[in-house]
Amino acid sequence: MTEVKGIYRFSFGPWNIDEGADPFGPTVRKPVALARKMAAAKKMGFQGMQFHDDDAVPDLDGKTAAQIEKQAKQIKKMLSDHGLVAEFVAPRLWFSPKTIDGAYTSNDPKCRKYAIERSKVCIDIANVLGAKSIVLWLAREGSYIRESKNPRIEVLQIRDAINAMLAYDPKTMILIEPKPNEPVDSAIIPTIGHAVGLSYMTDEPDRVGVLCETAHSILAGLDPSDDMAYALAHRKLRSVHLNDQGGLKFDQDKSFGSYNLRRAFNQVRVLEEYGYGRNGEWIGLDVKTMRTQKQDVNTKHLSNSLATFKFLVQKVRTLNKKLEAQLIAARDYEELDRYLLCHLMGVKY
Ligand code: GLO
Ligand code: MG
Repeated sequence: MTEVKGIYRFSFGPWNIDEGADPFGPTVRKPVALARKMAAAKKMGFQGMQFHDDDAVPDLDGKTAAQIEKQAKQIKKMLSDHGLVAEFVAPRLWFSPKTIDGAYTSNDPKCRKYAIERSKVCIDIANVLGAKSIVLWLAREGSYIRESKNPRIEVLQIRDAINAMLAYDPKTMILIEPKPNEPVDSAIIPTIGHAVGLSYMTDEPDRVGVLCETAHSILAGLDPSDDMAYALAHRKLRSVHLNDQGGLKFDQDKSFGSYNLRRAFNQVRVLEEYGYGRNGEWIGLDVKTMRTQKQDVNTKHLSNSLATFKFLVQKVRTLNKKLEAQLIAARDYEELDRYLLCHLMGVKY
C-alpha cells in the first residue's frame, strides 16, 4: 500500500462490516463481534472507530444511567486494548417506534422529547468513550407527503433540539450529516448548504459543524468536492464519510473511488489543499460490503478504500503544479483536462 506521511487519521463504524441484508433479501454473512471489528480496523491501519449510541450500549432505551455508563466504559476499554480511539457517537434516532414520524420533527411532542433525551444519553456515552463529537444523521427528519408537516417549523424544531444538546454539555461538538432522501422521501436538511445554514441559527455556531458524505452529495445532484469546499470555506467541515455512488440510485456506499476516480481525486485534492486533519479532523469511510462478498473477505471494501485514499493523496502531491498554473493562465482547460487524465491513469503525458 502507498504510504502517506502526514496528519490523516482513519475511522469507520461497526455498521461498515455488515451482514448483507437489503430491503429485498435476508443476511448473507454471519455477524462479526465488535472486538473482532476493532482488531480488523487496527490491522488495516485505522486509528479510530465511529459508533451509534446503541452500537456501544445495545438496547440502551431500557437501561439505567448507571448501566449505560458501565457498558460504555467496557467499550472504552475494548478500544484502548486495541489501540483505537472513538471519533464520534451518533444517536440512532431512526429505529425506535417513537421515531416513526421523525425524531426532533415528529408531530407528537412526546416523541420529540424522547429524541432530545436520547440525544443527551448519546452525549453521555460519547463522553465516556472520549469522543469529542456527536453526529446527527437526520434520517427521518422530513416527510413522505409535504402536507403532513410544517417545513418551516421543522427547521426550528431541529434548531431547538441542537440548542438543548449544546446547553446540556459545554464541550461536545455537534456535527450534522445531511442526506436528501432515504429513508424519508424528502429530508428537511438535505444538503451541506442547509446544514451550514442551520448551524448559524443555533446558540453556539462554533460548536456546530458538518459531516459531508460523498454519496449524499451525489444523491442531491451535487459534487462532493464542492460541498466539502463550501463547508471548509465556512470552517465547518469537521468530518467526512468518503465512499462512492453510481448516480441517483439507492444509497450505495460503494468503495471510495470505485465508481468515479476523478471525483474521488477532487475530494482528496480539496481536503489536502486545505490541510484537513490539522485540527484533528478524521477521514471516515462509510462504505458497505457488497452483498456478494463472502464471509472471510468481508473487509476488503475498507482496506481498498483506505488504499485508494492514500494513492490519491500521492496523486495530489505529485501533480505538476507549475504546468497546472501555466495551463490555467493560458485558459487551455482542454489541455489541463488531458494532463489530469494522464496523471490519474499513470500514463506518460
Ligand atoms: C446513512 C448514513 C449513516 C450514518 C451513520 C452515522 O445513509 O450515511 O451511515 O453515517 O448512521 O450517523
Ligand atoms: Mg454516513
